Amino acid sequence: MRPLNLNAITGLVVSAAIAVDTALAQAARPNEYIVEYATGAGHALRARDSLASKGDIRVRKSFEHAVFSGASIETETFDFDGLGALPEVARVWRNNVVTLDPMARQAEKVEAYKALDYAVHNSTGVAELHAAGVLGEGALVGIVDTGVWWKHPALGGCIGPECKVTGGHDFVGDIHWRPGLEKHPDEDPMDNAGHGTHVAGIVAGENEYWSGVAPRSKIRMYKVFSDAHGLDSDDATVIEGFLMAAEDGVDIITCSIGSFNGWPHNAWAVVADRLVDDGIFVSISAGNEGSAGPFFGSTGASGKNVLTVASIASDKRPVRAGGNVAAHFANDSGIPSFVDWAAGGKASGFTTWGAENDLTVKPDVGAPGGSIYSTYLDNSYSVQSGTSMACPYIAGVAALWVSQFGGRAAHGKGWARALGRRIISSGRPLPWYDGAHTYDNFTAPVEQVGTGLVDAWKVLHYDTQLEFDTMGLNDTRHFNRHHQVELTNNGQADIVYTFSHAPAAGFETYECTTAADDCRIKPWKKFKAVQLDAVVTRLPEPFALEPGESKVVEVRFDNPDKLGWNAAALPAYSGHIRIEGSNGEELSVPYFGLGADLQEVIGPIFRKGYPVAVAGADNATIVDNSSCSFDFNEEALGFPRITARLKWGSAQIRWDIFEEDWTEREWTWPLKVGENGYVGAVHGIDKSTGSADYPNVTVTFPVAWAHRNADGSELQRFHEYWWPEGKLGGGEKIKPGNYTMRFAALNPFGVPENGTQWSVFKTPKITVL
Ligand SMILES: *[C@@H]1O[C@H](CO)[C@@H](O)[C@H](O)[C@H]1NC(C)=O
Ligand SMILES: *[C@@H]1O[C@H](CO)[C@@H](O)[C@H](O)[C@H]1NC(C)=O
Ligand SMILES: *[C@@H]1O[C@H](CO)[C@@H](O)[C@H](O)[C@H]1NC(C)=O
Ligand SMILES: *[C@@H]1O[C@H](CO)[C@@H](O)[C@H](O)[C@H]1NC(C)=O
Ligand SMILES: *[C@@H]1O[C@H](CO)[C@@H](O)[C@H](O)[C@H]1NC(C)=O
Ligand SMILES: *[C@@H]1O[C@H](CO)[C@@H](O)[C@H](O)[C@H]1NC(C)=O
Ligand SMILES: *[C@@H]1O[C@H](CO)[C@@H](O)[C@H](O)[C@H]1NC(C)=O
Ligand SMILES: *[C@@H]1O[C@H](CO)[C@@H](O)[C@H](O)[C@H]1NC(C)=O
Ligand SMILES: *[C@@H]1O[C@H](CO)[C@@H](O)[C@H](O)[C@H]1NC(C)=O
Ligand SMILES: [Ca+2]
Repeated sequence: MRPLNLNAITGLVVSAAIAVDTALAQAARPNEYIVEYATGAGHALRARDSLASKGDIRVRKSFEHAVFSGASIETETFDFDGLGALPEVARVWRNNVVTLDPMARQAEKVEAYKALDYAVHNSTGVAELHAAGVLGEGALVGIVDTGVWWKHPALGGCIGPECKVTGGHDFVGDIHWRPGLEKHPDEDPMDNAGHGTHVAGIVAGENEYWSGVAPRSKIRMYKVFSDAHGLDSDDATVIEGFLMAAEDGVDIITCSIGSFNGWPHNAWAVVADRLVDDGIFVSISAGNEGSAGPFFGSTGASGKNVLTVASIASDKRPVRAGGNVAAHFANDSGIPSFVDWAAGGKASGFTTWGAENDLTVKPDVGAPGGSIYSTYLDNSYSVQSGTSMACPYIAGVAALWVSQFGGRAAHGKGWARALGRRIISSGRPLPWYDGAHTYDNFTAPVEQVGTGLVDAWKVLHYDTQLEFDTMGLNDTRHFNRHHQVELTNNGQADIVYTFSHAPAAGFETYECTTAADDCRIKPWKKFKAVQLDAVVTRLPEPFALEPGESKVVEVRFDNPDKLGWNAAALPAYSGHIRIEGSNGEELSVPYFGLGADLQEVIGPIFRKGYPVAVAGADNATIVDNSSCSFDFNEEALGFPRITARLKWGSAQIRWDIFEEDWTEREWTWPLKVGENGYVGAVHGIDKSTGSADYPNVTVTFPVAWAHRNADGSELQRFHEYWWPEGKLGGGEKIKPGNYTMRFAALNPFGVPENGTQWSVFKTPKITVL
């Protein structure tokens, strides 16, 4: 997980190297989990004490909130299944380590300037609201990030009840912290990194010449990263931030952090989703992994009712005096000006594409996030890009709404989801832009930008309120034909509604190369828009609603399996159901589907040539040397190491040990140690989720909800697991002898009971010396 901004302007990167304490980096992090108590709210203390008395379980933090009563814990002896079986425990997740991209401190400083022509607010309707005096007065926004430089004059210059930054909390402290080290929490969420300060300015910053989206709103900062340089945080700390913000009475939480994953099943996404149901509006950035192509959603942003925010480039980009594209703004006399550019107003190339691995529709909506000017450290300003910048924009729009109509106190819990629906349905479609050309005959797809660019004016003014689930049509085997939208006329006069269908650009998302006999989801740079129009077999006939009246209507789609599309290329299609009112209102509801049988097209989930299992210092394949000494000295490395690449996200990756003569035909579910030849699950190291600080993150299989692999960074490319000590799930070491090893990943939409729905990596028997 990392703050989701990029360095908009390359050139000036002043690296502030922080010496990594190598001694501390030696230790492997223990197995850390987040559990939800089975006892429910109100009994958290009892559950905590009872859990803490079990074996080696150490409770690091107990959470007690109406939406989440649970704990983050450490244990060496309990694995996933073992924890789940405890009577105190209802659900278990891994406490994922989340890393912060090294960021350039001091970079991209800009002086406060008179760039009145730099106005992202013109294109979003926010400028009109500001002109009408709607500035966010009375709204309180919680931000979970790196902290805030509250001394900044544009952020009020102080912290406290009377200030723009009313308070917050620092969960980690100002001393270089990462998971596993002691936290030094304090009450002052001062920023040492810059990211949170930039985000805060987008919500509520204001100077003589410029303003954020809701400059009169107030903010609270929940700091979860100690500083900028390659540091980590974790799910548990982020969840702590969300829950404290909720307890402090914010109506809105925004968080521009995440890492690629694409499943809604992580603990953070679950908590965020429940907070929305509990009456808090939550926006989370979609991610900056656009280059990886679709189906690459982010962790917290995958929460169902969370507003997942994509980035759209600002209309104008900054240039240095003299006309060149700015390298930096360190030249104090060089006040930048802003010029039109080809990418302006289009989806940012970096914005992460959905849909989710289970084909849920994401992201939801777009906001300005490319080349955004805002506050920075040391009372300065900077221009940054990222969905990190788009996400607080949406929180600002929510704050404008709250300032006019009130939040949870005025409306009860349902308002947060309802406001989310208003924001999604306000989106205005954008032309498809492939990084070089703009295509006026294609609309940017839902899996890239949701409904398009938010229109804050619509959000605040429209009489029509829609209630809907985004329309996930699924694949052709699990096709979801019927969808509903509820319309309510909150205005003073009758409105007649008419419905239409606006398909967006389609894409063939999957390619196989005959040479390598390998298939993969295509990266963004290979994307070419094609016409793949869904067939809508039923749109509601026009009808009128009187003031105060509501009506539920049905939209029906046809399964595209007979349209002659190339199913082998996993055609992704999307678009909007548009609803127009006789009063001039225009809203849209997004849909997304896959024109293929996903499980059939993907087949075995592993990329060609993977997994690879090696052992020994010379990296011999396990076929050549299947004996394991579990001597992990560098000269020996006598233990198996498996590298896998997944074509699609897998709900479960398992590495299990069975007795020597066990065969696949004996697959039973659930597995029980000591029964049907099952010896145990591997307890090893997950090399692919480690970071420079922490190369060794221990893991007991299974690994749930794994992301698909892409062709970018090392982290994107591989899942790599080591079994250095020969330990099994219960913590004991495997006994000498011969065994069958099974490494497997569940296929798309596979069920674990059915052995044939796993992709199984066959290895020879191993001999434990
Ligand atoms: C990571 O684990 C491997 C295998 O146990 C070990 O050789 C290596 O020293 C560890 N590295 C660190 C930095 O802990
Ligand atoms: C924004 O709108 C204002 C008022 O109409 C105008 O003066 C300004 O030039 C516009 N800015 C941009 C970037 O379009
Ligand atoms: C700073 O900007 C001014 C105005 O554009 C220019 O004349 C000057 O050469 C610049 N100085 C440096 C060091 O870049
Ligand atoms: C698609 O179908 C699968 C299999 O039934 C299901 O798990 C998944 O949630 C469905 N996705 C959507 C968006 O309906
Ligand atoms: C869309 O426009 C591009 C050129 O801008 C053209 O190559 C393509 O054929 C058009 N596609 C459709 C479906 O109209
Ligand atoms: C074995 O693979 C590791 C990476 O996993 C690499 O660092 C090492 O150099 C390789 N050793 C040999 C002898 O190829
Ligand atoms: C096989 O690996 C073991 C360590 O696990 C090592 O002791 C042995 O020498 C290796 N044998 C060969 C033939 O490489
Ligand atoms: C393991 O298998 C090898 C041959 O495959 C055999 O020589 C050896 O005795 C077996 N070890 C045990 C403990 O069964
Ligand atoms: C198991 O999965 C296979 C392949 O997907 C399918 O053909 C078979 O019917 C399934 N068996 C059961 C019992 O569901
Ligand atoms: Ca502090």
